[in-house]
Amino acid sequence: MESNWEEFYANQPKPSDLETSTKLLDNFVKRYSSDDTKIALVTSGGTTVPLEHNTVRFVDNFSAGTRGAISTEYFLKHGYAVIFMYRAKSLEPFSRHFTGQKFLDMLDLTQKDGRPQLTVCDKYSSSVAEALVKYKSAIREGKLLQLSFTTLSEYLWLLRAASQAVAPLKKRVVLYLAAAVSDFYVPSNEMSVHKIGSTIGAPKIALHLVPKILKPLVSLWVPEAFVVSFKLETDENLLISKARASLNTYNHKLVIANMLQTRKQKVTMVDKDKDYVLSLTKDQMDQGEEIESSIITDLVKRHQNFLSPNDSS
Ligand code: PAZ
Repeated sequence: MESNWEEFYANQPKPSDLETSTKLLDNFVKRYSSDDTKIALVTSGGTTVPLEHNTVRFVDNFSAGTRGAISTEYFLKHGYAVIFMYRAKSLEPFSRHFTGQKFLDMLDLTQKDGRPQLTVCDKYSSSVAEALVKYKSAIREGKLLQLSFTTLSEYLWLLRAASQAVAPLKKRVVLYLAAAVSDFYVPSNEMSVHKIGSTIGAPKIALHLVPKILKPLVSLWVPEAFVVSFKLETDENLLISKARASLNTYNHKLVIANMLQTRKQKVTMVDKDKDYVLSLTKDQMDQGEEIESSIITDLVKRHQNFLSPNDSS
């Protein structure tokens, strides 16, 4: 059974670091309250659904946070200030370029005056320098705030806090909801306290439907923002109809529809009036082009049009 969102927040305990996150969010928003900087709240990565309070086991999903981490870099490039809400240990902007490299293999160790000196190996030095310059400048200019979550419940608490924090910035805010959020969960009061044992046989675990959070988000928490959701499917026949159904139900601005298998190569931008595909050729993929570059360029234009509908430039 689907619980409503008020029940969810009444029954699922708050994360212990929510107050700290809220303070960071408030400071970030204050910095931009009196200028015209555009803001993106990006959610990224998957959520876990714990089966026990003292969690040994949990349900998870495939998302690596690639979409969110890459998109954050492009939002920054377009001058946005970004709140990057990501699953702990998933990909992060800038450092994501070195995923798959062994960290220690990227470093060299020498001695100078009897003291150890660390340097980056020649092979990696220019790519590390390029990423580091961009990362440091985003942090120094206060353009990037990173907040992490792990469980579904942490995600939903943080999403509400972040949405409510950015709401005063009104139309300047884009919500870019790329996280792969679980549709099912075990409510706190039905969860085993300790590790589920196997002596009495296989457990029967009843999953409940997660409330549709887009509803209060669009209508109550950030009613003036430019809200963009993602729709992931594995059956191509359902993709566009489901994306359109979501737009009609929640009344937000845009759904970016993608298939699990081709999500790095092709997406469909679906709004109330039309839909069209953004895609990369095989050559473009081989040359390292990223679909997020086209997504964010398109989105920035839409957001600008939303801010100044009569400005044709
Ligand atoms: O994180 P990732 O790059 O591996 O995958 C991105 C994605 C497929 C999770 C994202 O593009 C998306 O569709 N998010 C919403 C998923 C959903 O329908 O719940």
